[in-house]
Amino acid sequence: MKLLDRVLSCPKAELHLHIEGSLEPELAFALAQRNHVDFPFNSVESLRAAYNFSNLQSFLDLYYACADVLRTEEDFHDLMLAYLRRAAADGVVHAEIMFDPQTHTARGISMATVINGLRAGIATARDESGISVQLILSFLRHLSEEDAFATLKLAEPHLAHVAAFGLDSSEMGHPPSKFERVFKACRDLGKPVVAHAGEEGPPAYIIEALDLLQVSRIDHGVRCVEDKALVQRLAATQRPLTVCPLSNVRLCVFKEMARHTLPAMLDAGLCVTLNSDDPAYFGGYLGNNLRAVQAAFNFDAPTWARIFRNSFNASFISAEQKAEWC
Ligand code: ES4
Ligand code: ZN
Repeated sequence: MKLLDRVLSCPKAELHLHIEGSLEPELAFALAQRNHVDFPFNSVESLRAAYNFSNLQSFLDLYYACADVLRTEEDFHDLMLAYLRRAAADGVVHAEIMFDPQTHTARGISMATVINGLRAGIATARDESGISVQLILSFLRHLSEEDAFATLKLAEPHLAHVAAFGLDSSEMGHPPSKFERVFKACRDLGKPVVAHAGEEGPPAYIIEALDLLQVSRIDHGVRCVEDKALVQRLAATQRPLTVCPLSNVRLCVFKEMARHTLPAMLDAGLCVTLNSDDPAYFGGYLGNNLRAVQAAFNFDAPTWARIFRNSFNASFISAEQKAEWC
């Protein structure tokens, strides 16, 4: 079997995926119709044509606009099931999936609707493929600390179904330090935490995420290469970085895949995992990310084995389960 085919079928974990970012234009249109939502695009093609981003914010504006079609438990079920079917087809046996409750509660959709719907989709997918799933409740960093605390309160009845907490949305001007107290409260609940850092933001934001938020892993983190001492620290501690190659190219973090810092990160000994971030918007699910990386860098079999081993080691699954998959 060709190496790329083995890479695509190899069991792996996906650790950086926004469920709202898996909303395909076709499903967005179907849900807009089902829910009688006044949607600002008149065709799937015109929506797809808007997928032309110059930076993170230009993407987020569209991502939040499209999320407005998600209204009912059934919608969140359908969204989750569609993603998990695509993931399973790419060899994903375990997924740790972020959701942004504030995007929904701000529109009057309840926390229970969101979480129950996502859990129903997970249950359907588990019956179909056996895929294992955990949920990461992610706070929107462009909103206030107070809003994050209110969201944590709303999540209280559902904490048995929240494996971890995260931090996403507009990075520049919203450093991790803004959420130091919120993340302390999350850790005090006994949950691990993660944060987007060093996607567009400077290495200093990665250092804040490590020191102030005490994250278990860094989402993106690709700008760490600008700070030698930070790279040494990340390598020594094997703190995982959930890298999303197509996302970085689509959001112009790198001009083209050949300029991605992924090879430098691997050469430095970092614990890198590969992920799809917002696959409906960035040109594909995990398999497409792996194809694009292989086309650019032609990694050998041991490098791929290392990346997939990292995906399980960096996950929140039990040691026994890790032993079975690794
Ligand atoms: C995101 Cl690519 C990215 N960065 C930060 N926040 C996000 N939310 C959804 N996708
Ligand atoms: Zn992300």
